[in-house]
Amino acid sequence: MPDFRIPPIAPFAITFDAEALTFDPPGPTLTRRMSDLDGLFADRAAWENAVADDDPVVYTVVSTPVPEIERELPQSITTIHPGRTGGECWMTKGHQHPDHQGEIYLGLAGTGGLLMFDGERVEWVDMRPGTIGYIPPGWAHRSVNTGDEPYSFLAVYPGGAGHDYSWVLAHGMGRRVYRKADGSIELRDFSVAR
Ligand code: PAN
Ligand code: ZN
Repeated sequence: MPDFRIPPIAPFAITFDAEALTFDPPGPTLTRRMSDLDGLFADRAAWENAVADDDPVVYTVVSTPVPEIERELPQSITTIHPGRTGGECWMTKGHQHPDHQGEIYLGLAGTGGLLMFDGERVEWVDMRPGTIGYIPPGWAHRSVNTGDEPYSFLAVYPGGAGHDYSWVLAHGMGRRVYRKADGSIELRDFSVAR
């Protein structure tokens, strides 16, 4: 075996339950409620009302036991519940990987989108079961549920890349994603409040 600064973990199998969208053995689980998404929705009053109402769970992330350390490839399944706040579709916080490295997403259930922003350019990938969304190094990324069902996807990412959430708070994501009364999706310029 070659020399590594941090030795890799031993090979092992993970059972993926495609119905329940779970891993066995399981790793850490993360729950993000509306109150965790401070400063992200354009309509702050609508966000405050949702927090005061019942502070709903917006998304969950279940992981495998593969650690977030350099050279490893951790995996996780994110499930974003359907909903809108001030017309803006429910979404993940979004982040940049400080050590610029790529990542892949695979759509598993429901419909959503992958919004990517490199500080200047914006890209949007429609995601549905079977879609592989590729996130190149240096592109901040956020996932959005555009439908009426939970939207789930698998992420495989470089364990040593880190997660920077302050970058998105400082720079935004280039666009905001709204669903209009007729059900169509509209990407609005980030700086334009609704
Ligand atoms: C994903 C995300 C996950 C949750 O696993 O971490 O969808 O989104 P936020 O991290 O923005 O809250 C990923 O891109 N990992 O790198
Ligand atoms: Zn990522």
